[in-house]
Amino acid sequence: MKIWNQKFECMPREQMHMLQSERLIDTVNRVYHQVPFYKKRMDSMGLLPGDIKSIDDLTKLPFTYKDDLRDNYPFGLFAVPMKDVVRIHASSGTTGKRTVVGYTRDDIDMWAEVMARTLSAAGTTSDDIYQNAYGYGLFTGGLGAHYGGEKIGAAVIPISGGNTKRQIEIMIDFGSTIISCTPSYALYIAECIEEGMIKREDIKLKAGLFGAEPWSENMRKDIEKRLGILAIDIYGLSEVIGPGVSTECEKQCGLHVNEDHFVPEIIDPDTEKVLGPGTKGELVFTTITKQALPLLRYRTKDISSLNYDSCECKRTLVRMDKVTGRTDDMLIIRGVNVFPTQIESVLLEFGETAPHYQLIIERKGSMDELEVQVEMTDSLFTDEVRKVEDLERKLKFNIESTLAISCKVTLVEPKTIERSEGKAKRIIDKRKI
Ligand code: DLL
Repeated sequence: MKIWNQKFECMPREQMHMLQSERLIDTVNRVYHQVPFYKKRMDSMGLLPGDIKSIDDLTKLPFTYKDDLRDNYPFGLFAVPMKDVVRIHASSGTTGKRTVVGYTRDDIDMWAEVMARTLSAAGTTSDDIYQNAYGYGLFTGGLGAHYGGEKIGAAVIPISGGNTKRQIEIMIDFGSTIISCTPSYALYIAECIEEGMIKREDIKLKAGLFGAEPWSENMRKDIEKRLGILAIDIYGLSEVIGPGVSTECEKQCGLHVNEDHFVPEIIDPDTEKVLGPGTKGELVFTTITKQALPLLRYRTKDISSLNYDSCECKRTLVRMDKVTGRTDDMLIIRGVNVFPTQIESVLLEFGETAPHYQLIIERKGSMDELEVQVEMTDSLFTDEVRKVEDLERKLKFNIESTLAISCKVTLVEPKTIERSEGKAKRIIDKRKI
């Protein structure tokens, strides 16, 4: 398969080291002088931009946390004036405050470049018809992947997520050869194709780029078999750029990180010490070319490890292991990031139930279903059924509008949710992924 950018994707390691050093020095200077938050944090550590002489000094720099973005909501960490910002995206937050990210024109170009690499790694060329079923909107998936597809010269269908019947009709009528969506949605599409008794030869798909949520090797095999395609894992997060941070190549043995733009580290989340290649820990990224929102040592909370061995595909870019877990309790349900505390705050705001709840997530077919079980107070329990049902409806409405995903709310009898002596077990994740 074609490598989109030989120069950077196959750069000798020593040269990459030099390039990263130059770009890091520039980034540190910019954030120190243009983002008061970073000046303050570096000053408090007695660190000056001049102390950073190469990429080897990365560990001297402070970490950045998701809460830092929230505390500086919405634009406080931007390193350029708003006149230079041409795009804003956002992802969900715990207490209604979203994580807001901004892009300059150069950032958008760089994003298209890394997504062009990603799409090429799955075999996309200008001859392809590319059905992009990631959500368009504040989520970075839709527009992020879109620009990469156009850069390659593929014919991009900006279909966005949902409306599966239409997805399949268009897939057949337009002859889509490449698809991108969350892996769980890919399985749902496969199911609908099977149910519709559609013949495989009516579908021209050859590869899919799946990410935005964790998925296992078993799920990959299932998708590949049922859709008859090559299934490639793609990873990214809004804070760093969106999709395009890393991608598998056709060898499917780890995700190549675009480290000429995003420098990865693996740390022990408790001691914060950097861990060596092959050791699992928390993935941390420093952006070294981003203009609007450069981030130093951003703590992703995703668990992975790094592998610097050469890859058969000839790319020299370091590979990260498939992300299968997180260090916090963030759940990804149908591609939407959900923190249990978001649901908790809706329940507590209502104040008509007991403060004991549990989230049950199941995969029915290929779709994730969320059930929120909440204990009734004694007085509510003795009330009429109509009142209980009414409250269930109201809670459901409020949770759904806060989280932007559908759920079922069940009020259960007082004292039926198991109590715990340590951390409460709020999540029962029955999905086998
Ligand atoms: O999910 C960006 C994206 C869009 C990636 C489309 C790939 C494809 P956020 O909404 O900010 O951004 O969520 C980022 O999703 O920290 C991981 O926990 C999880 N995640 C993303 N890709 C993968 C993957 C987009 N391939 C959060 N495997 C990240 C496992 C993933 N988890």
